[in-house]
Amino acid sequence: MGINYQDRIPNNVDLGSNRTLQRALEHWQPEFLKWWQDLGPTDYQANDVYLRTATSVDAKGWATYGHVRMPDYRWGIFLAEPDANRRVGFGDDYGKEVWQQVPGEHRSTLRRLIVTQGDTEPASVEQQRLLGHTAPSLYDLRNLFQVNVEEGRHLWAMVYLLHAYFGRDGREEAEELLTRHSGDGDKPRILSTFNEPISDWLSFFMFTYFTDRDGKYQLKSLAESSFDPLARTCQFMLTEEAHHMFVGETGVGRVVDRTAQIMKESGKDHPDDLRKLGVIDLPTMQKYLNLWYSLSLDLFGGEISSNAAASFASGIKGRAKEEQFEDHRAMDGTYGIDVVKDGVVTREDVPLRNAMNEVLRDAYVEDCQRGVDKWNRFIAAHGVTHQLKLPSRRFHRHIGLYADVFADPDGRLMSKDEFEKRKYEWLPSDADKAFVQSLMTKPIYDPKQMAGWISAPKQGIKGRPVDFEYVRHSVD
Ligand code: BYC
Repeated sequence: MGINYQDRIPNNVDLGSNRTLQRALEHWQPEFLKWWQDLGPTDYQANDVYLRTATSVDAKGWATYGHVRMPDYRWGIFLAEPDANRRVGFGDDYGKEVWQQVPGEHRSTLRRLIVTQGDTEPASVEQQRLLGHTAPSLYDLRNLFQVNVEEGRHLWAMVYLLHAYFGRDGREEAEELLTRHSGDGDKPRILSTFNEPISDWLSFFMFTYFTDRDGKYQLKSLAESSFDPLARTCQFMLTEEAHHMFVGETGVGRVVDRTAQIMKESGKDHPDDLRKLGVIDLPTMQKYLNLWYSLSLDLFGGEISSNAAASFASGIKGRAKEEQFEDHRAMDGTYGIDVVKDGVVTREDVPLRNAMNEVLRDAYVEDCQRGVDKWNRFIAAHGVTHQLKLPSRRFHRHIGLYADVFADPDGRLMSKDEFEKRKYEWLPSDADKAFVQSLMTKPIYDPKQMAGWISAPKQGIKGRPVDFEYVRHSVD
């Protein structure tokens, strides 16, 4: 099914045949645009940005590229093609027909999941809104805006489901998605990590590597849902999400590469010396990694969760790549989880269904390690011996089993006092943040230039050269 671009809201869901739904979404559209103007990227709204826009859900050639002003980006509603033979893939109703409508008994759980997912999308745009002013290159500025417009589209994806399948309360939830704001004292975003500030580009790259990757795993598990419209929506969102993680992986990689190169060239390895040379020392990068990885681990919810068990049993939320597992009911299995009892870490077997958040987190941790290994290869390629590593999952947690314990990055338990005394050995201090921000005080607009703290990317976007004018900045 092609995408209808004639409608005010591009879509492949035949929106035109449902006038009531179309009108309701057309009513929400100006509210979204107002939110975008008020809380989306500051300035740059009149600049032409080389953006990718979805034009089909066909795996081959699903997008077009061209310069557009961000407010003119065609935010639309695109679901992956339906599969008439699709069956419930897991849980108590394994093998039965999937749901084209929301079953009454699962209405509130599904609404909560869709709202939670939807809430993260505009939250991330809000978190990143000031970054344009310190972009290390036009290439990076474009990538930031690409990520932002697509997170906006992912909000549309969830709002469509709320409007189309949840009646009046769905419409109310859609409005609320534009009234909660990241970091707002009265109406914050739902999940903790999405209220954290992203004030510099190192944080942005860590966020797109670690936090967008949580998005990948949550979307993968929702792409298994028996509620077919949700599954199809998430399948297509994953196509766009891949680029966001690419921005994070290559972004951190380029910062690491630049530092290692300067270490090699200067023969220096003390952080103070490297800071004077205008690059971010590797121990500081490790602190940012520790922060964003631990905040992202929280997003998987509790290690032992009856909510997760219920969502799995009822077929609402599955495991990523459910087809890889043999037992899709997961009735009898157990899963080993490290619990802390009387100050000691011990492994406990819990019923598999209750461990579904942890099953997903384990897959995520493995995936995160892949990028860290790659960054370490960049460091080694310059003959530098330092290595970055993922901290223990007990370190700096606020949700789940480890929320009440204190541990160092190796997972060694300690008192709250000791943790408080030592935490800036492991997490960015105000001075670290001030240093990182001191490198990023103004945007680089010359297409031929790159900030000194980051290497140039290996290649440009869609075959364009690295020094292409990805954002035309003459209009300001
Ligand atoms: N912060 O049984 P529990 C993305 C709540 S990122 C605050 O432990 P459960 C993106 C939980 O809601 C992906 N609250 O876990 C990335 C529950 O509340 P109620 C976003 C939290 O229920 C970058 C209570 O604690 N999508 O797309 O299995 C840029 C007990 O929960 C947190 C999703 O997360 C937290 N970290 O929940 C842009 C998918 N963790 O019901 C976008 C939708 C848990 O007692 N959400 N709570 O009031 C879900 O699947 C699940 O709700 C959770 C786990 C993953 C959050």
